[in-house]
Amino acid sequence: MGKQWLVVLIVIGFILSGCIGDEFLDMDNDGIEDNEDLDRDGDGWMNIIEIDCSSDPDNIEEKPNDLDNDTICDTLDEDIDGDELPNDWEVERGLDPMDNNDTIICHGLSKYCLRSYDDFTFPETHNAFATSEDGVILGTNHYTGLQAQWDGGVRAFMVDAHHLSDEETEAEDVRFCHGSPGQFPHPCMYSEVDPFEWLSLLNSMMNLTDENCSFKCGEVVSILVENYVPAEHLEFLFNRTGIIERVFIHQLGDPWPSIGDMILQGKDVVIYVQSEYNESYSYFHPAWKHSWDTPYGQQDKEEMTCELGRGDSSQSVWHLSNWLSSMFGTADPYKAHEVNEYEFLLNRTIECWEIMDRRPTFVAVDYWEDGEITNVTITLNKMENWDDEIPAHP
Ligand SMILES: [Ca+2]
Ligand SMILES: [Ca+2]
Ligand SMILES: [Ca+2]
Ligand SMILES: [Ca+2]
Repeated sequence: MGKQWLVVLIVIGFILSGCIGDEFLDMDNDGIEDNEDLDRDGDGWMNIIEIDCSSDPDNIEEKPNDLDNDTICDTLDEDIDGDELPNDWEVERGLDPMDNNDTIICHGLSKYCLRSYDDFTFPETHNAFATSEDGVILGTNHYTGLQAQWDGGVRAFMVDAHHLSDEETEAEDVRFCHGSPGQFPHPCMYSEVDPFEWLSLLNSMMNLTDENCSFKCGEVVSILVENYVPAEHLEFLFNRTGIIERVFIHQLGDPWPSIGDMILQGKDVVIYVQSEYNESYSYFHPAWKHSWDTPYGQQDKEEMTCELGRGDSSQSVWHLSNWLSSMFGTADPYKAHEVNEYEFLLNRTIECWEIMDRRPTFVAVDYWEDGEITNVTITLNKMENWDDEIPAHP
């Protein structure tokens, strides 16, 4: 009796294991039996994925649609056309999620369009206009003017607005000059830069960015004005140079929009003023209500900190001041050479990012040409968090 039962069990075992009964089925002839084959039809798509993608796992003629060939089928792909912009984001903004030629590029990459303004790091020039190229002789902060700064990637600018002299104080007399008002000599006595030309050039370069691009392309620019002229004079300046058309207005306390939305809406310039104006000039954001900075102009790099200098440190937008002063209080090219150096500046920025638990919106330097401020921000923008692995030197 025992032996008979054993034979029966062995026979059942053979049947269940498939060695008796069904013949060996192998649809794609890859030597793996269909029961065991994760891709039965051998079309390169796993059975289970084909089912999820509404495609037949037993038909080599039928593969899931995959517009961007990233091996995620269209049904499951949150970015069907592979332009780095999610389908929903595109649809909400009137872009075609099935067409990677219908896209937008921000600061060189589509994915940066998704970043909010306060989650990006912009290289910034301190006293951007005070350059030898602009003919500034005393109190020079850089060698090269706006065109070179723009071409080099600088996208935030600190400027000082004064009237031409104590007698010439009309709106047309606004100039970018560097010095202390109310003292002798007048800040514009030795050198002055025409802000009407300067801002018109900025406006035309911003327009060219889009015109030279086969898609919709844009860059967001920020201007911090140390302002010694009335609001209506500054308004006259921004009006005449066409910048006013593109100024973004931020309501205090509101989250900042995405860079892509600012560009799509044509509101891609943010203006801050150091001395607050009347509230009716809502596009002249009081700098120290909407942002903050770290202390600046120390004499030694050991004295640089990530602490609050001016402003409201609960604001997400902030300037990392990264320039040192000479013993005379002026910009110092030798010290700039030290603190603009790639490793030093990158490490300092990441350290402050960690301490303040938020990336710096701006990293501001003197002598931007010396060292690698724009490479540092390229690296920083590739990072999502301060503790990410540091990408390779650009
Ligand atoms: Ca398959
Ligand atoms: Ca895909
Ligand atoms: Ca897309
Ligand atoms: Ca698209």
